[in-house]
Amino acid sequence: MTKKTTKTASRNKPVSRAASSAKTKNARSSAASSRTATKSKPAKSNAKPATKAKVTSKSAPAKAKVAPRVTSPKIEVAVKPVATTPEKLPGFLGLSAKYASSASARVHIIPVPYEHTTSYGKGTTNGPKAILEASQQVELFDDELWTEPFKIGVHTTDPVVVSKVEAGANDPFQSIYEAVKPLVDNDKFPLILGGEHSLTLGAVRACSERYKDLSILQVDAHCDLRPSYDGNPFSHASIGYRLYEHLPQPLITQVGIRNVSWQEARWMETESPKINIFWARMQDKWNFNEIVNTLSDNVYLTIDVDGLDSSIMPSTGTPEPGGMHWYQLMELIKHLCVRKNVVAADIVELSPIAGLHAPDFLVAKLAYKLIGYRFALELGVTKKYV
Ligand SMILES: [Mn+2]
Repeated sequence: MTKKTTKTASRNKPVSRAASSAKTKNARSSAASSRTATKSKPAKSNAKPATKAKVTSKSAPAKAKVAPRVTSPKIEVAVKPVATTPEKLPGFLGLSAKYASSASARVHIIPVPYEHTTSYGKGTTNGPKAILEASQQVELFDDELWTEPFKIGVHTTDPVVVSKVEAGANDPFQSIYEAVKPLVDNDKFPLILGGEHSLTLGAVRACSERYKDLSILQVDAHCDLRPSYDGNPFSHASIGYRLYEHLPQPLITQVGIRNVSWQEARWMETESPKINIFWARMQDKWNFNEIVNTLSDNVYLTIDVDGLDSSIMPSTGTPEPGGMHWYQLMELIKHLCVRKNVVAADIVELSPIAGLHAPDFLVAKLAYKLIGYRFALELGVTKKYV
């Protein structure tokens, strides 16, 4: 998407931390002070708007009337080198350093703007930026948990750059693996914001080294169980198969499925893999405890946003009608977090639509709700919410 490129220059400016440095005397207002001043309106230009010249005639002014340009003396201007580092993105929720520091934060948000094999609509590379920008507007107080989940500490890392992964890659998504591995090994909670779905493999590679029983809960419209797609085994349409193949004790539960090919169906019939499918068309009859009980103790949660119904999630490359709605997804996540140890998670396949904020905000809030459910116990939530 190139539409937003003209705006990026102003968004590159570091967010003012002035608001956060002021110490809060009143604990109740801590939420407001925990955020950096991101809600401020775009800085107004000091320059006065140009006076509108009165046009007396619709015809272009005759060139002869324009005063000749005065040639000013040549001034040497130092040319600043063009930055080659990835664009600096705002931190998730716009938290102050107290809650966003890498050392103390339990949650590490990892933006991964990877896009290589999307097969229909494009734009997942813009997902992380849209989510992080929308997150600045998310209310920090959770009215269901009756607490402020950000207090667990939420750090946002620099975006992880992934070179295009092609068939034959020995260490696919190595940069993601390297970002996730030390976090999982130190009991931090990595939450990856994609990016296309294929990136999940890098994170699961890291998690499965520590948790040998690791299973996967996949929210998705698609099974993604093709051995390869468009000639690439690391296609986003093959991620389910890659994950299943990779896990030490293969076990995947897929929820919201409503798109499966004949070949995938045949493979499941003939091979009987340990893949539990909860079809979207049956969603009125789902039992969330039953879904969660199919998993092992340690779970990786991957949420492809197209698992949600396209009425609330139109901003995705391969939308399908008949998907999950918001509160169903909330129920699923809270049951999962209560009964299992969720070791890491990702939210992938958001392809922002310019000017349509609701889906971007949905994902930002989804990420925050997930954090709240995941850490409810440690946050001291005593309210019964499941
Ligand atoms: Mn999908």
